[in-house]
Amino acid sequence: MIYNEEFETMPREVIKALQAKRLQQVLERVYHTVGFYKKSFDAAKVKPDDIKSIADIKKLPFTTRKNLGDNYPFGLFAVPMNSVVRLHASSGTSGRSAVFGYTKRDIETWSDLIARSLVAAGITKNDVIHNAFGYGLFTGGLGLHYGAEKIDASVIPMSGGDAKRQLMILQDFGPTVICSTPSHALHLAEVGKSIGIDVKTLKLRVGIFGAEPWNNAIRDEIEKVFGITALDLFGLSEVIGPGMAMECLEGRNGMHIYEDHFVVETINPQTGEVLPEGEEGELVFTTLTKEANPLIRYRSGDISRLITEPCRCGRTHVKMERVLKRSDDMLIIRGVNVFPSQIEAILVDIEGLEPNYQVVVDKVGALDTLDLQVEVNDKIFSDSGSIKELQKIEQRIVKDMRDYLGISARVKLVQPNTLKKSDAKIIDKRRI
Ligand code: DLL
Repeated sequence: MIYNEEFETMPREVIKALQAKRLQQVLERVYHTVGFYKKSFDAAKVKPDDIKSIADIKKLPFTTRKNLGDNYPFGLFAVPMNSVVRLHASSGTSGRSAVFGYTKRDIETWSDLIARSLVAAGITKNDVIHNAFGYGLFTGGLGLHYGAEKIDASVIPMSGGDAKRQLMILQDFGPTVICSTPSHALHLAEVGKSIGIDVKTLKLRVGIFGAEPWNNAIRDEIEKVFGITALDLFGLSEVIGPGMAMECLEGRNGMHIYEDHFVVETINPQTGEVLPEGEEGELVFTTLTKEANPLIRYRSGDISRLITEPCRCGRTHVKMERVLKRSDDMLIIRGVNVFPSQIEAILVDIEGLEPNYQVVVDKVGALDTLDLQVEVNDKIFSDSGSIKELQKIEQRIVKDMRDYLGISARVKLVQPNTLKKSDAKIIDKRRI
């Protein structure tokens, strides 16, 4: 089933023409309403008028996560706050998060894109959807929720956490669809097993998974333990949230990117050079229809490859392969994005610590774990009777990591000069 036949199956040349028209409109708009874009276009000596076709897009400068941070909180908004009906946020590279606004029409567009994605998975109004993506500033929960309502499905706004409670709802309400991170689903299966619930006996038939990297081995495992079909959903908050690209049921070898709303390019992350379609590189997105927070040539940091061969499902939009790598040092821990620089920002604020630390990310069962070792300074270390002091510092780090980053960490303080300067600061032992 296709939700929006007209736009999802447009001939390629019609899509390209639509993109070119929408691109010109959005460039005109941002140039005149967002100071940052005027400055950056002027600095690159390019005017909206110079962009006549999609191929010209490479003349425009990139937008980066740093630009978002520098314009925190609302500097990139293209409409006044009284036209904004929703704000979401995600982690920035340092202490502050990045904030995204949505007009009423943006929410409408976004819900439509999620509706497309759900319909692509064969979901209908007869389904009951257990939505275990986090509700709140994260775009997963509310994003999926509005799209589910759009297709008149019944939605359980479960949000994340508390596996036993989730299992009770799954048993009692009998949802047919689950939306969550892949690791959360596997965690539910493990907890279920430990308390005598076999998740295969639930009524679930489809799962929509995303917000973190996963591969076909994980898909196989989820499909086996739950007895469901598992599909991949992609998106990033900066661009709109989930619902930028969705896997269809044909072949399941990539996600269609909704090209009537986004232009996608692949670049060499080192040089910024645009790569031929089909080569692996960093994905760069331009929004074509977003009103509150348009983004021009945003460097996602996600490494993938575009698949241009026609798809048997009938959708004509280009597909992207699963995202398994990033071009930067962003980690995704239990679906939460975190940059090492954010951890550093927490550590430098705490007295008695050296800026020497090591993060080890691993998995216990299905769940990500983060162990943090930090050196204390000589003074704290040599102070006799300072065990209490050390415990206080450890607890403060754990609390700040939870409060500011939403990450639960195990923290261990170590003697000065324990960690070698040459040691990697981040060790990711997970399979993906
Ligand atoms: O994770 C939005 C989302 C919610 C997507 C629910 C899918 C489902 P952010 O928190 O801004 O937004 O994180 C975006 O997560 O740049 C990727 O690195 C990663 N990511 C998102 N979806 C996938 C996926 C949401 N299907 C960042 N596969 C992105 C691999 C994914 N990585």
